[in-house]
Amino acid sequence: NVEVTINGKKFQVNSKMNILEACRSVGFDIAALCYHPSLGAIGTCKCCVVDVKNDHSSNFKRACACGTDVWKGMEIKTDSPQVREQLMSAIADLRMKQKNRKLILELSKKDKLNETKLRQILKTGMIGNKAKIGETLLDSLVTRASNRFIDETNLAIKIDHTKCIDCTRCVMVCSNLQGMNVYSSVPSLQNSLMPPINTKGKFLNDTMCISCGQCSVYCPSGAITEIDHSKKVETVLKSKKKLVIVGLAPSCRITLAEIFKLTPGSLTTGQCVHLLKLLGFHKVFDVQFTADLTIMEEGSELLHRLTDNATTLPMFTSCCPGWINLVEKQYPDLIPHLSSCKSPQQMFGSTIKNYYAEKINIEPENIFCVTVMPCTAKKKELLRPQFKDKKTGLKDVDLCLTVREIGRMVKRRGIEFAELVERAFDNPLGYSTGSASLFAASGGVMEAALRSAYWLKTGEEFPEMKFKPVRGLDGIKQATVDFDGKELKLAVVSGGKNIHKFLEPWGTKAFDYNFIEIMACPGGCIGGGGQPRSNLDIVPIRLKSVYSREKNLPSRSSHENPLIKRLYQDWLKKPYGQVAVKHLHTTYKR
Ligand code: HC1
Ligand code: SF4
Repeated sequence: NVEVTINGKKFQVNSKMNILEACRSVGFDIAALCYHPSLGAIGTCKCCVVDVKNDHSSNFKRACACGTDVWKGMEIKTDSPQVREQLMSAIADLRMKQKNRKLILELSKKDKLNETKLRQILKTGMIGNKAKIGETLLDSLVTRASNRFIDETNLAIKIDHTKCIDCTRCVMVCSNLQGMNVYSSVPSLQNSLMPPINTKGKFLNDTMCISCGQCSVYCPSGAITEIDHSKKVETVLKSKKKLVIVGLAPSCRITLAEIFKLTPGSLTTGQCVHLLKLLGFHKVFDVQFTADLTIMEEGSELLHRLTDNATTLPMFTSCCPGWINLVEKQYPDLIPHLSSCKSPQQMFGSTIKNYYAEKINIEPENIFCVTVMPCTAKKKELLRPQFKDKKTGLKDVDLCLTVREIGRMVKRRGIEFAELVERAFDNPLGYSTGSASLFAASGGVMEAALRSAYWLKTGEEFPEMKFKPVRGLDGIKQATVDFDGKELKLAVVSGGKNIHKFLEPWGTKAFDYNFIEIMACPGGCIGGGGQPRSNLDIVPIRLKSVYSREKNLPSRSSHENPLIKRLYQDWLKKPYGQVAVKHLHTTYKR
């Protein structure tokens, strides 16, 4: 620790902090747009200016709070007329850029003739940019202005460049956290006029983007967002033409509370059910039910691959669609190693349209199936051709909403989340076990699958109900386990950058594992790209909530779920059997 003086008062602060972190740690807020605790100093927005002096003799000088480390004896003033002036000027600059980009967009939308005007504007340097623009650059600016300001090609993520404030958080997130390098910052001349979060001259869908949505969590200006389907869902609900069914993903019952400023980590399952009923959904089911189902299928598949001594070991989990996108784009040789199990989202849709529809005697086309997910890539997953009925063309899941979209629907309806009471899920897809709740965190699918695969093989409970080596937020976790006399080698990986690092030796050196769980977002779904944009480094709090509840649940393993047993009796007959393979398994494309 070092002693510093902030606004006339002395404080002990961590010596490794920068001024912004130090001030915030003792309760003085400083305006900042580009700074984020998980990304550190970026220094592009120029908002977090403070006055600083070294010792009694020197004068106060302006400094960038995120880019300057604290030192012993430093004096800091977070507010002064000069500081305020600098902040106002930084904001005015950002507004001007947004305004100009919007103007270019409007002009380019109207008709081709306006190209002349557009050229004129770009040439005269409308934001005080006096540098001359050559004809070639002008050509490319004009083309790109009309094409790329709003990019919705990705189907999960939307980029509205007119809202961009050049903070470059997305560049940092996509490269440093996810290792995907989709964005690049562009030189300053173009920067002042053109889309700065340049996707290297391509539409987002033509890049290596895996739709993980991490950039949308960190974007402070709303330029990068999920593609919002909440109004579409409201229209379907209002039309009263279909039975509208919703399924709630494991992690959302922990994170939805954050949108309404409740204590982070609050588990609000019953309130979420009540909320979804108030929003008008006719049946509220639990995606954790189909997470249990996934485990029965995936556990059986693992046993099959192990006893077959298959060349397709190691087996990789396949429930994370960001990970699947990454395999298809960058690691196609791994495709035979992916579990063939559909994700719980897709098993949910398939069970609804193929089993539940018949059970309640309704045509599948009269059901509209929605999921609530912590994930943006799930929006694209449900559009895969594999998840459409071959004859009817009906999708298993019709639309997916992120936690943030549910938040918007609630606000539009003026519902007070804190006043909701607990309601129970509807059945027969409304009961789940501890294993299913573990899906929310990295390592959870592994732990759940081990419990049930062991039971399927031996008829006995897996001895380690708290399998510590796969818990926690480390990006790469490895373990061995005695599996009925055979040693299994396991790995659990989360976060794009860690995935690349982990897979580096693949195909070049020995890669000695039996079963590997991979999630594209850091920490798994609790850190998903559709989660609330929380300013705190909140993932560890969400994680604690997952585990603290699980240990007290009456049924902790998927094979104990009585409704899953009934589903097999009534419909599927046996795990990994013919009917199950038809409805609950899939293939991937090279
Ligand atoms: Fe996930 Fe899944 S756990 S992928 O991590 O397998 O999104 O929360 O819903 O499908 O169940 C996400 C979470 C989620 C699926 C399940
Ligand atoms: Fe990068 Fe993920 Fe954003 Fe795509 S969605 S640009 S991979 S951070």
